[in-house]
Amino acid sequence: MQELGQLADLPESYRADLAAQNLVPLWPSLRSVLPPGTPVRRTRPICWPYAALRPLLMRAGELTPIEKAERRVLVLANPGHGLEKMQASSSIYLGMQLLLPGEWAPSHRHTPNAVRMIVEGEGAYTTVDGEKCLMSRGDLILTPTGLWHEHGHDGDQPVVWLDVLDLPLVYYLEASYVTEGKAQAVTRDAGERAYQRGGVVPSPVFVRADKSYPMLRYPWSEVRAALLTLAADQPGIEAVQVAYVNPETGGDCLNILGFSALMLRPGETLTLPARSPAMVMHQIEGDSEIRVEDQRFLLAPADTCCAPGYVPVTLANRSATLPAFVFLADETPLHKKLGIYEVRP
Ligand code: 1HN
Repeated sequence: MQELGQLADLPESYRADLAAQNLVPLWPSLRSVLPPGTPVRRTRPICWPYAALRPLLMRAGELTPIEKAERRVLVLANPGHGLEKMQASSSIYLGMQLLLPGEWAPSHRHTPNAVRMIVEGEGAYTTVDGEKCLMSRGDLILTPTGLWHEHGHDGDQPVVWLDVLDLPLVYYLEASYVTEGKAQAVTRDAGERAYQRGGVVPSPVFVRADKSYPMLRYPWSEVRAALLTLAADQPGIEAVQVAYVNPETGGDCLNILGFSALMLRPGETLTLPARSPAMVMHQIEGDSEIRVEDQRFLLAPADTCCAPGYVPVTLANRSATLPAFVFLADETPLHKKLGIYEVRP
């Protein structure tokens, strides 16, 4: 590839004249914005072990009352982006949130989409768009763009969950903002029961309720059972994986980030091909080994790690007798909508 001219090749006075007119020559920077073959990725493979994070999160519970925090969260920041950017990848934000018994995190709504993967504790709930969603280990709860949400806790132990948002992207788009609100009235029970059986959905006689997000809570008990059934039914399947979808459309459950759950059979090693989107992995149950570029992470339950796009990721179950379950979040819906999605052989 041909060498292009550098900024230093240009006379100082010419550079000053350009800058005075808010003009920049493209050619000295062309190769850095369009590198040959593979993009520049700031996202580094990083692991956040829960054993190291948990005591620091509990300390935040002692140091900062919920009224002073609104949301008491430690952000899982990728140093490749700079910790202050609060990014796990170019488009994914991750945070571990703590709610203590009796606390309430007030209602608000915002443009970024969020999901919560419940990590520890019982008795907390989140109310999303008037729907009270109980939180239990492994449940996935959606907070799509624009929907009111607040969190409460009637139990007696700390509750922790992993927040996954498309905040870095929405912020970069200069479209991120919040609206504060009052406590919501609970108008219906969690909608998941109406969508609990695969292949059939409610069929209203009159107009179909036009909800963009008909299902807000995906209970882990159902997802786990789906994975075990799939593994038993299709023993030859290359990956025991299910996607969290909108049950009315069968499409992605949110617009920007995609979510799935993977079961690694006892002793199984699975290599996911290099794909353009970055990916986050969170261990729900069991023990895995994850290899990305020159990194090797040993994941125990509640550990979280991430991988940049365009590299293969190898996941291995560290047990020869028990299955391992991993929650995956990635930027696939975004890449597909933008037409930049790639899988490399
Ligand atoms: C948010 O609204 C929550 O509602 C958690 O629990 C984390 C991070 C950035 C922006 C909004 C929540 C968040 C957030």
